[in-house]
Amino acid sequence: MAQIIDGKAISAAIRLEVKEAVSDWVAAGHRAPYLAVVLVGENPASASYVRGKAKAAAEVGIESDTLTYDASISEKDLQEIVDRLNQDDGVDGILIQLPLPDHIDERKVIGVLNPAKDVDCFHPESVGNLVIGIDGFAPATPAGIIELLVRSGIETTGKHCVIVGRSNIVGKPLANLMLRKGVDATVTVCHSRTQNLSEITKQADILVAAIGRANFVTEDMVKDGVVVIDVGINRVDDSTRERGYRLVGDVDFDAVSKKASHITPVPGGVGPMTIAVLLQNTFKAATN
Ligand code: BQF
Repeated sequence: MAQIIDGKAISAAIRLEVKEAVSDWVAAGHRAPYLAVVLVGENPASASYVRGKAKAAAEVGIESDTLTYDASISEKDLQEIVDRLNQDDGVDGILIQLPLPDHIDERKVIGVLNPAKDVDCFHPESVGNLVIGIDGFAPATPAGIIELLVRSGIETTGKHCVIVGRSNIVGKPLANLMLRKGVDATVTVCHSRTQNLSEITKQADILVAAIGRANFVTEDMVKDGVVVIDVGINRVDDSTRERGYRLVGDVDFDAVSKKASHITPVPGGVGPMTIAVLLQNTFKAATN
């Protein structure tokens, strides 16, 4: 039976570290770090994530405002809003909550961000720095995964990390972090077109599932002793729940946890770590 990697507890430890750092910073006479959150449209999941981020920020002494805009806002107006936040010395970090409405090209908006305020590490310059190993903001979910591994005492050096999923937000930046000196994993990135997927996932010492399909990774796809990191957040109908659904990961937890040495739960695994890294980045943005 696998050991559960408690992302909620590890996230709480990081948030406490940030809280103490913010407190020292303010005690030294500086103003509190400030995060601007840009939310466009009425995606209920996005609204919920943004509420969680604002609450977590407040709890560690980071000030934030959520700037909410109608889904009909133009790309140009949104670019101007970001540019104004860039110019504002009182704004340390800027977070543009994704996804944006279909008529807006996300890249055109993210491209306006001042990389020094890009606490999500989405700007091309931030991504370039990540790839070549220049110190900058950490991509929140991938860096959260590294923190989970490190703080759980899981060896990464020379280990085969198989990532299933090639998104710009998880798969690709995580591959880069896992390859870094000091982490030193051997990395394979698989995706929806990968042939013989389970032959590859069975070779994983560390398996990261970021596919976006409920219970996609089954026990026949993993070897005994694997470390499983489940990035998925999928809603499945559940009439026994008040909301009518429950959240499940990309991994068949019950079956795979019998073979794994360590596994992250959903909820309470990777998700809370994303928030913790965002707070670390915002503090870094304020104190750089
Ligand atoms: C938990 C996200 C897909 C698309 C856009 C805690 C979060 C989630 C789960 C959270 C996510 C996912 C976020 C849990 C932020 C992670 O207890 O398991 C926190 O707030 N996340 C986002 O902002 O945009 C997304 C996933």
